Amino acid sequence: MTRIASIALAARTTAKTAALTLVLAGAATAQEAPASRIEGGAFSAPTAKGAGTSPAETEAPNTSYKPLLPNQTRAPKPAEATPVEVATVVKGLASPWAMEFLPDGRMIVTEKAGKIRLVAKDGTVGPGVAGVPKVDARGQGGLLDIALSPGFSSDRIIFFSYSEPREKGNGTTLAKAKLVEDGKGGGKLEDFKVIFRQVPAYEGDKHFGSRIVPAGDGKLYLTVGERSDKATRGQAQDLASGLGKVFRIDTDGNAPKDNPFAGSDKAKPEIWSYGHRNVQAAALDGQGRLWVAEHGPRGGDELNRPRPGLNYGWPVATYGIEYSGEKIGDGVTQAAGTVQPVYYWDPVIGPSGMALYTGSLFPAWKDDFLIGGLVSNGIVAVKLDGDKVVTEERIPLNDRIRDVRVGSDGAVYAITDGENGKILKLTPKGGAKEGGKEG
Ligand SMILES: [Ca+2]
Repeated sequence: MTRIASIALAARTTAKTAALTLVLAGAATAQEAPASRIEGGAFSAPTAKGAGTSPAETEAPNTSYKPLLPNQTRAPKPAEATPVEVATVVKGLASPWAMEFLPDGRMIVTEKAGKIRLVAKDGTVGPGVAGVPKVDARGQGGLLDIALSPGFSSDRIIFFSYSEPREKGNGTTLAKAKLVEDGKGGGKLEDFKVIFRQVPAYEGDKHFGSRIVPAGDGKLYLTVGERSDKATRGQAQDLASGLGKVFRIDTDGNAPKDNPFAGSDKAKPEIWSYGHRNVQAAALDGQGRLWVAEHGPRGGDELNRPRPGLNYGWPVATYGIEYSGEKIGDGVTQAAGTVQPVYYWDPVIGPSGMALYTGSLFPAWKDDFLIGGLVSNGIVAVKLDGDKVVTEERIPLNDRIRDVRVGSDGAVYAITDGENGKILKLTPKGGAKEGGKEG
């Protein structure tokens, strides 16, 4: 291990030495060879009961890169596929981006152009909620994720993210407001407040990231992108820039004192992890730890478990290539001071939203991450054992999937992308004794 890598390794555990990591991280570029992996742990191939003998992915890869670790890509699919019944329970959404269940079983949905809509339990789409700020809905931008305050039942607070028009371009912004309903399926936002702005702003229409994950400790994670262009992507490695990061903030937008770069004058104190490209899928695991799936370049979508202060590699190390076919940077899949992805997809799946499956309707998916695929046109079910992927199952849905949620009934709900967006409900085929009827 190089000196820099070993110092970075030692430094990652304490906030006190985080500034040291910061200084050295800049030096730990692709020129540093040989690569070290700070992922640690055992590297024997993980296996699972019920794993089959062939991968879920059947298409040829787009790159010639080889994985560093066993089961880091093309993990076996389960020996038995999960039979699924799919029903359309909501129709007529205009480019929906995210959904959440309200405590009473209704849904709250964002539409990219800037609408928040309530959806009744019978699937009726409401007229919309007034008071949403102006969004920049060009390209990948718009009104994006939504999350409920953990105390929503009493405080009625929602958090939402959007690409905000700014003086010099746009950027991802996180706001909160109180949802006040009108009893007719609509309502308005009150006490609107921007709590966090990703900076710098940039004139572009790509890679806004935007998933919001409320954590068990009352803090929020917000994922963002690096704005895609070659001119900006390098800022994913720059701790003074807000591009290409996962942030951790409190519900007023302040950096918690136990963040890895808190108190540093060279890094943004809201940063949790860095070196990300465009994270649009994020969820907590059963231990309350954050996991993300991120859009990579061609052949380089990744599953990561972001840990405080660590560097997830983009654009220095990646398993993907440019869509033109060119290599990215030095064309390396490992670099000193960067963390290997837990898993990667080549070809890409286009990870959108994700949820931890905790219901009882699908025992085969217990504790799996269900990841929406914009490119794979379905859901990708990833089973883990000890932070390693053991199986990957594909659930084809013939639609670009924008978000995935698990209902209190144990059914899986997937929101489809584009005009005429729908919400699909997945139940076990032939076995939906509970929750099989729409109510
Ligand atoms: Ca990475």
